[in-house]
Amino acid sequence: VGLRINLRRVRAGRVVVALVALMLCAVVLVSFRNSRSSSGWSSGPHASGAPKPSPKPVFRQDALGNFEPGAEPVGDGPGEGGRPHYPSPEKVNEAQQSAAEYGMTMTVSDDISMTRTIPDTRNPECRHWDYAEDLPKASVIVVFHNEGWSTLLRTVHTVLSRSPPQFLEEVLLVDDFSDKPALGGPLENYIARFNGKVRLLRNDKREGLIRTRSKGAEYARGEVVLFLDAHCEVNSNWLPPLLAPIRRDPTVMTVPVIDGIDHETFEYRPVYQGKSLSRGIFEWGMLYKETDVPTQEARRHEYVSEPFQSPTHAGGLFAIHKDFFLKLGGYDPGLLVWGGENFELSFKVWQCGGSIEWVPCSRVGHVYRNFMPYSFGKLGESKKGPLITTNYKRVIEVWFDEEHKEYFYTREPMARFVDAGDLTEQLALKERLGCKPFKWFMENVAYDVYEKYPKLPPNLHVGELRNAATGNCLDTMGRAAPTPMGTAHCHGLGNNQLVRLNAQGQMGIGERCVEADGRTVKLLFCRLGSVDGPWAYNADSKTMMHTPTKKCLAVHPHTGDLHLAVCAPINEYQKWAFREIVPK
Ligand code: UD2
Ligand code: MN
Repeated sequence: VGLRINLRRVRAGRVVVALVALMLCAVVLVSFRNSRSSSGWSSGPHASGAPKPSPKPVFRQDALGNFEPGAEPVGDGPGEGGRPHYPSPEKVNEAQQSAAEYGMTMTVSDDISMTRTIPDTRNPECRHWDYAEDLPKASVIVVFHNEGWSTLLRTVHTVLSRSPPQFLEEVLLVDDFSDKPALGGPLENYIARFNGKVRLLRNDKREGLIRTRSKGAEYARGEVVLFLDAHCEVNSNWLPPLLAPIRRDPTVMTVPVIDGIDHETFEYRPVYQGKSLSRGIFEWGMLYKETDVPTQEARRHEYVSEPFQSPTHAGGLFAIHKDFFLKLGGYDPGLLVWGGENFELSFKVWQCGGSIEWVPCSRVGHVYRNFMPYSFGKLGESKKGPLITTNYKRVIEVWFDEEHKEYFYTREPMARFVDAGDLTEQLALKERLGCKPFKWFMENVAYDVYEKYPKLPPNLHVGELRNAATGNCLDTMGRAAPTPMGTAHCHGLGNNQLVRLNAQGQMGIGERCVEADGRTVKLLFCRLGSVDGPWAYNADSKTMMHTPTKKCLAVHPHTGDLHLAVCAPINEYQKWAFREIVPK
């Protein structure tokens, strides 16, 4: 309903403009701009011969920006205003089941209106920017696999109702071979109401989100392709600020700021409350991280609400010129299902002549799920080694240089054994486009990575760490840091038992560290910027010494707990051996 009203308002706005222009000829266009608050969004006076818009958005101290919508009245229905909603007592069971099926409580989402209001979480400055009237048009592409009905369609509805229609070519839904009946015929029937503005494509086999997005981009009709996950709510005036940088320079990729939507209550929760802006980086195991925008970057901008450059992005939500995306080959088609594609695209954008800007004035809410509700299907079994590591290896083997590849293998030793598949085409693309070396990227763009995640010293030992007395291995026990470590039956699979000891005494498991305070041995979050640690392994005596206390890592003979003991090299409970793990 909200959508219809908005469209009608805009249409009415157009008629008014046409009449005024007829009667007073041309000059009156300026006053149109001031009438926008009553007509929703202004719709391109440019077409009627207005002066050429400036290349960059203009900050207006005294007035609201040209595409600022009026405030949405907050209703009192479930979830309105972004408030949390809870299932009624008789629906608690159903709610739990839906959460187990979708990784988010669909029963709660189903109670909430498709176009509920959410808080405008932008910096107040954002409401004062004037954008060009001739921004490029976007195809909003939403790929989905077995998503919930109301979250998928709420994504569509909010895009339609919160975007100036003249910049929205279409919403393109691409179904990655879902098998839920509701997403079959009923979906076609539902979107018929949008009169072609919402299109639906379907894969005839499971492709994974990465290939499905590339396919969506090929089919898109808009000049810009703009990707969203299938469980988003776009916020006030989200679209023009994402398009403006691309209009200025079609090699800029733009990224909105992602607010959180709670997976249980659907409460809309802004990021950055009282925090400074952050940007996307990575650690050497290729886990995505965010960090404060470095002052060197912040200094380049007059207003905090201006877009700023970022080395990478989370993956799901971004806009890019379609031609530029296709020139970069879309995503590497060898990447499977999920993960690593955000890095692949970021590295090639930066290294091959483009840049990434995060846009604080564009806010989009995203439901972070409790767990991943889908399996990787047949695609998940088609490659040797865990699928995500395979993806990372493809990305780093193409875009990193020899030095930085080594940091990846130091942090993720099992990746050395993974078969990354054929990279000929990706390397040829890099060559053909004359892309810059990774060193250039690290020094000029991702310079803050070194500060948080310094270059890694080589590993001295890698493998499972087996105790001579019990035959058990050091193990995180599947618990999240900070937590006491334990020992468990050696399973030879790595994972929670894959221990690295580096040349500076740091013992690592995954991205975490093993430390000891007094008597307990704990798995901790490594101090950012630290690559050293307290451990010294003696391969002859087979002891692992904690150098600050000069004590030795030991299993307690009675309790089986780990502790630090006075070193006694003949004690079998203090003897440890690294055993290399080689995947079958
Ligand atoms: C994040 C990204 C996601 C993607 C992923 C890494 C955000 C907010 N989300 O994880 O967009 O970049 O990291 O790859 O940055 N889907 C398919 N086919 C599949 C699997 C998923 O179409 O085989 C769809 C899914 O329905 C959803 C989208 O792909 O619309 C992203 O999947 P997700 O929401 O499970 O990923 P997320 O948010 O955990
Ligand atoms: Mn998602």
